Parts: sequence; C-alpha cells; structure tokens
Amino acid sequence: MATNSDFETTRGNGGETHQQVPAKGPHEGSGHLTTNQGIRVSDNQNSLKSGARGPTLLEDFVLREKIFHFDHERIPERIVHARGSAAHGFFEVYESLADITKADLFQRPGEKTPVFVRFSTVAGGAGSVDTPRDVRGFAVKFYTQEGNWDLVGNNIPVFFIQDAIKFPDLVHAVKMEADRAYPQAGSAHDTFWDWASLMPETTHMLMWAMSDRTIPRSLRTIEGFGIHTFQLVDAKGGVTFCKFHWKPKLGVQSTLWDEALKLQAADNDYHRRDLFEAIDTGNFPEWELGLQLFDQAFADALPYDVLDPTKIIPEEVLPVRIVGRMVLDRNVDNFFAETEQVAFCPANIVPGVDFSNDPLLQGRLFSYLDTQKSRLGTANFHQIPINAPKCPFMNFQRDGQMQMAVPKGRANYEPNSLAEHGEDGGPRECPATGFTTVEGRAEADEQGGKLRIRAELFADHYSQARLFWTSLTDNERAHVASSFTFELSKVGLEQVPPRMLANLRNVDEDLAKRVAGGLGIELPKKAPAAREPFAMDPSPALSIQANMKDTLEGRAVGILIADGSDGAEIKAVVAAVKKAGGKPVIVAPKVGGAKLADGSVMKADGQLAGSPSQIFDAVAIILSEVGCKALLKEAAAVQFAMDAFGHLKAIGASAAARPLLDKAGVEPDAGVTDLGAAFVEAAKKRFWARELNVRTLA
Ligand code: HDE
Repeated sequence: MATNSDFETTRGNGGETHQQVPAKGPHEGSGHLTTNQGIRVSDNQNSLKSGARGPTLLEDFVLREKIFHFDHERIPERIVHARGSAAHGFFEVYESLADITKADLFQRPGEKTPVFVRFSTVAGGAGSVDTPRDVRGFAVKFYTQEGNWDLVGNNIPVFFIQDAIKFPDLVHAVKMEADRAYPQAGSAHDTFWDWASLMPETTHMLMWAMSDRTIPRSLRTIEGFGIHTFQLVDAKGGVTFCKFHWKPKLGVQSTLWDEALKLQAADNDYHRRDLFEAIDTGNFPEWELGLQLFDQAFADALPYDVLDPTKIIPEEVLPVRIVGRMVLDRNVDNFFAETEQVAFCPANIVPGVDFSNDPLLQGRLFSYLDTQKSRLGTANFHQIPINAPKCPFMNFQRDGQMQMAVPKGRANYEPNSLAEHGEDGGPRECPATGFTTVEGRAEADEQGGKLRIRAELFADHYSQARLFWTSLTDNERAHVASSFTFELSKVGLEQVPPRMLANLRNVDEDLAKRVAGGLGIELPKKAPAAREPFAMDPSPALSIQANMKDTLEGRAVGILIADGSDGAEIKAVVAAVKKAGGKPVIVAPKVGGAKLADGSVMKADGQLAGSPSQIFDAVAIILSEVGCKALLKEAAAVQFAMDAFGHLKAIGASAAARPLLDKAGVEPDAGVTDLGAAFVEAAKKRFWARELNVRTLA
C-alpha cells in the first residue's frame, strides 16, 4: 500500500487542480528540480543575496539544504576492505543438493538465485589503487527465498591468524603507520613485518601473500574461498562439513610484480574499470561454486585441524565438487547506494547452512553487525534496498533511526492474543521451518571447560607453508622469494628481517637462503618450532602458472600503430584477436588516429602515452619504416615494447617495427613473432622462460 510519500503532486490544467500520481524514487526522473521537501527550485545557479554584490542570506533554504546534504555525503569507510567494486548477478545450481543440505537455493536444478558480489583490497583506503600487493575480498550476498546468505570470503584459502582476538593487531600493524600515515595499501613496512615476524601462525598466509595470488590480473581471474569450515545440514538434521570454493571460468591469472607497480601508475582503477567494462560489453564474469565435503571421521583423521583457518585441505586429498555457477551480468546503478552501503555479515546464514567452531569465524559473527551499525548509522541498515532480503521478512523489531516501514496496528510484542479480538496479531515462530542450530559435540565438557586456549594441532605453523612452497613452479618460487626480499628490504627495524628469516628456515632452507641472499644479510639461527612440521605431498592445484588457461578470452591485445601503418595488416590482427575471443585495442601516438599507408585515418582507442603495454595481455606492433623511425624517438613507444617483453608477454611485430624492438632490448624467443597465426597462439600465453633473462630474482 502506498503512503503519502509515494505520491507526487502535479499541477493540472491552469494550475488550479491537484492530482496525485505515484512518484519515482528519490532523485529519479527528469522533471522539475525540487528541494528535499518537494519545493520546486527556481534558480540552481545563484544563491540568494542582498543586492547583486551583497552578502548571501541565511534565509536561502535552497542553498542551506543543498550544502548541508553535501557536507554529509560520506559515511565512515570500512576499517578493512574499504576499496571495493561490485556487481549484480545470479547463482545457478546444477543439481539438487538435497542429500547434503536443505538450503532452499540448492534444491532445484537450474534455479537461479540473485546475488550481489563485492570484491575488495584489504589494507588501503577507499580511494587507494586497485593493484597493490594485497589479499582480495570476495563477498557474495545470496538473496535466497529463505533469507539472505552472505558468504564473505577472500581470494586466498587461509588467513593470517587463528583467533579473532588477534584481528585488531593484524589490521593496525598492516595499515599505514599511526604517526606518519604511510604507506597506503601495502604491507612493505616496519609495523607489519615487526608483528608478522613475532606471529609464526601467519607463516602459511605470508607464503600466499608473497606469491602471485596477491597481484591478480583481474577481479575476474581470482578464486574465492569461504576459508573456514562450515556445516551443511540436510532435512533430517544430518551434518556434512564443507569448505567453499569459487573457481573463475577464465582460470586464475596474475601479473608480475614489476607489472603491478607499473599498473598503479597507468591506471589507479585498473580492476574496477576492467570489471565494469567486461560486464558493460556483455563479457559476463563467471565462477563455479565448488564444495569440499567431509564428515567428522575424515576430519579427525587429518594431521591438521579443520577448525584452524590457517590450514587447507588440499584438493588432491579431498576433491572439490562443482555444484553451480555464478554469473555477474549487471553493473551497479549507483556506487554509493549499492557498493558502499552493502553490509555483509558472515552471521547471515540460511536454514541448511551452519557455522563451525573455528575461533576466527566465531569472532567474525560479532564484528560485522557491529561495524554496519557504525558505518551506516542505524540498526535499520537492513532496510536499505541493497541489504534488504528479497523474500518477505517480518518481526516485532520497531522504530530506530531511519525507520522506513510504517507498521500498522498494535502488535509489536509476542505472545499476544490480539487475533482473538479480530486484530492482526503479527508473525509467529515456526519450529519446523525456522533456523535451528546444529547441536554439535559437547566440546567444552570433553576438553575441560572455559579456557583461553588453542587446540593442539593449531601449533603446527609450518607444514602447510612448506606444502605451498613445494607446490609452486620455479618461477613462482622465485616470485615468493623476491617478494619477501622486497618487503623486508623496506623494513627499517634491524631486528625484524633476521627474525622473519629464522621463521622461514622452518618452511624451507632454500627459501630462507634466497631471501637472506637477496637482502645481503647473514642467515640467522632457525627459530624453534612450536610443533615440528611434517611432510605433505605437493598440491599441483595451488600453482597459478601450471594451471593457466591458454586462451584469449577475457584478455586484451594492444595494437600499436602510427602514421604509415598498413591497414590490411591491422585489420587481419584485429579480426584474428576477435575470433579468438580477445579484445583488440588500437593504440596510436594521437587518439584522433593515424594516417595509414593508403591515406585513410584509423581512430585509436587509446593514446600511446596513456596506454602502456602493462594494461594489455599481449601486444602487436604494426609500423611502417617511417612510422618506426618516428617512434624510435618516443620513449613511450620504446617502453611499450620493453615492458611487454619484460612482463613475459607475446609481441607480434611487422618487419619494419624491428628497429623499435631492438632499441627496447627485445630478444628473439618463442613469444616474439610476426603478425601471422603464430601471434594469436603466442598471445594466449606468458613466456616464463624469458624471466631470468630480464631480471634478477631471489
Ligand atoms: Fe573481515 N571484516 N574480519 N574477514 N572481511 C570486514 O566488515 C573481521 C576476515 C572480509 O565487501 C568488516 O563491513 C574480523 C576473514 C571481506 O563489504 C569488519 C575478522 C575473511 C570483507 C571485518 C575478519 C574476511 C570484510 C569491515 C577476524 C575471509 C569486505 C567492514 C575475526 C574469510 C566485505 C565490514 C565487503 C570486512 C571484521 C577476518 C573477509 C570490520 C573481526 C578471515 C571480504 O567487520
């Protein structure tokens, strides 16, 4: 039923009559400009003054309301994960999972559930860059028919700490330092490594953080993980433990460190733009949802604890069962209303899903509701459209700031007998379909009551850190060793790098030696391990390089042209890239275009100075002799080729472009081709063998 505020008054013929018509939402439509009280504004250019050159009058309610509202446009940014980008989409379940969960969204094959997904970096502020070395948040809100379920995960399957009580310390240590307010969005500084080197439980996560996982190519190419063990509950109350995985259709892809640094300079919004443009052009990002399912006996037999969020269960030990897909097919209409105001909370679960006793998860169940109150200012934040369930919701909670609902009648308490009197008595609890908590094991009794303690196997901080190391390719190991070297090289506290190295010796002696060598310091004595690590079989699924897909789908190819370039050659490359599913992007010294050999003008998508090769996955350089000669004097052109080579990308070039390649130090290898079919094949890959010829790695 509409309320008065749902109507706007329009003037009828001659302005004497008034009729009410349903209004659009606030700020929608293109009719008359009004104040927030609906008063039409006659002049939105000039404030009210006393005379043409006189003072502005306090009486100007149009001005005051406008400035007052503007002054309050910002809300507190998220303390972590402040910088994010989001989109709408759907989740589609492939098969009925009724045998393991009664969760409504998993019952009917092919059924789609709307979702809203927000990706984020962790450490930087809302205005920081998209491509620092950082963990990425991967938060999914499922608007199911039985309420909202938030799966609030990251792109790394483990976390820094084992107990929620350490989270404020972690975040204080990693964010900009308290006195100097830098560095923004990065962990390469004293306080982070001081803290991390004193916290051996961070070691496994540090290995992931120092790997290519934290410098992703695109938000479309990250995996997502629920991290904690959860429980799935079937209709009979049967319980299955579950770990959630999101697998990107395009495969996992990352950048190189040098590339990530240069991306920061090229485009602060690289990931946000990439996600928006992909959806805008119909290339909808897609992930499959995978489950690792196990029971108590399986968990009890593992040499590590499934309640410990610093541990994974390797896919080779317990396969991931793919049960559905998620497609992001709609950009937000308004960043603030949706991306900024969305309020995720791991405590939002639906019947059929339950928590585990993971002590990190348990702490999160408190934190998010609390944080939303402070960010959004009211306990009614669930009424904001992006947060409201899409199924009916009703209870006896009332009032509070920004209450949008207008409940009728007297029933704001329960039990009540108002219905007996012919009044609406309001909703009632339902033992049959309502959420019930899994009883679980009486662990407190078994293990000795209330204690500030951790379970025994949590003390093994190194076995899985070593598993990660042994599962990587040679290039990836070199990246990990080099990142540790880089980050520790930024630490001014002398005691910290040796302390970190002493920990790393427990992971792998070679890693520790390489980092010590990279820093140019002595290898310290090994730190005593709280629990001796044991050997685990490598998990090939953990390597990005070994699992990269040879494809141009979702990737961009930069095509550098200049005056005199051959139009037929350009067309052929554009067509071949498109045919392979890639996006060709024409780059020229002037954005207005280049005058081709046949006298025609080809418009450019990007100007050379603003379109360096790091924003592409491969490059083609199509130049005439004259064009090449001109570009030899253009640093941006030389750098274009040099960085493409240094970032291990394919370079296809016309014969006349060779002098530019020579000047850029491009040496012949399998990734340097002519413009024929070989180029498109090469463009699907990175040329890892080239890496040690272009830079020294630890
Ligand atoms: Fe969060 N985390 N977190 N976190 N987290 C927040 O909630 C917190 C943790 C994650 O796109 C905050 O709305 C505690 C693990 C994501 O809006 C806050 C602990 C994982 C996002 C908060 C953790 C995450 C957040 C800040 C330790 C991966 C962004 C603003 C017990 C499984 C969601 C907000 C979005 C956001 C608390 C640990 C993921 C303060 C106390 C582990 C993806 O409530």
